[in-house]
Amino acid sequence: MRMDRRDFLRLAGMSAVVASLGRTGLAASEKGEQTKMAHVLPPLPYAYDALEPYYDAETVRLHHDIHHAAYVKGLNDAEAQVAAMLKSGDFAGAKAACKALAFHGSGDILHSIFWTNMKPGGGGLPSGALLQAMDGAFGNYDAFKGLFLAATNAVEGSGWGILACRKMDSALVVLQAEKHENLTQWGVAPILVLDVWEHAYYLKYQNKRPDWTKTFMEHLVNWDDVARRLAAAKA
Ligand code: MN3
Repeated sequence: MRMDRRDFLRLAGMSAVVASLGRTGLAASEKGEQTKMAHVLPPLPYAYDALEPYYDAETVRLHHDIHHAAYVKGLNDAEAQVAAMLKSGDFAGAKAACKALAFHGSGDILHSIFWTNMKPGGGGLPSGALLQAMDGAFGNYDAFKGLFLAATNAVEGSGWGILACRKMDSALVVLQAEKHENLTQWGVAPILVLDVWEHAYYLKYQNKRPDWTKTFMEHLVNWDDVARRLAAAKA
């Protein structure tokens, strides 16, 4: 996820990079050229073991530090490929670069939402405007939960369950994503995302995907974050 300068400065251990930043938030390359700041892996909002026993520390560490980091790198690489094509005028790599942009960019976006969609002591029930919106769209929370879990559990291969706000008409919609970028509607803002790639749950839950998704809903969801994302999407 592209971070603004303030977010970037919050990252620990980046003092050397910070020292090279100009007032504009642009990073100066060794050649003295101003280049767009690369996407950076957002820090976890809690410790690796903060979601135990529902989400094990080893999976969280590998998932964030290795898998999510790979999507951030892939996104930066894809954007560098696009920039190189624009500079050279040789667009032979456009198909591969645009495909990588969708896959890695969507992977970065969804994981960045996923981490903040969870919190220690999460789960329970949504409330307020979020619950009202769910009642309006799905009938009631139990109906939403049934649809969301069924859709998520049935994702073919690797993908996500997604609750999104469709900006065109502010409707809440439940979608599946295969990989990170397929089966979307254009112009939706994901507000609740549940990762069902095997890397997300296999160490602890093995082949029992429905156990993982049920645990996520009942013990991990940060409904305050979901509600905040809904409000932002409607603003
Ligand atoms: Mn993942």
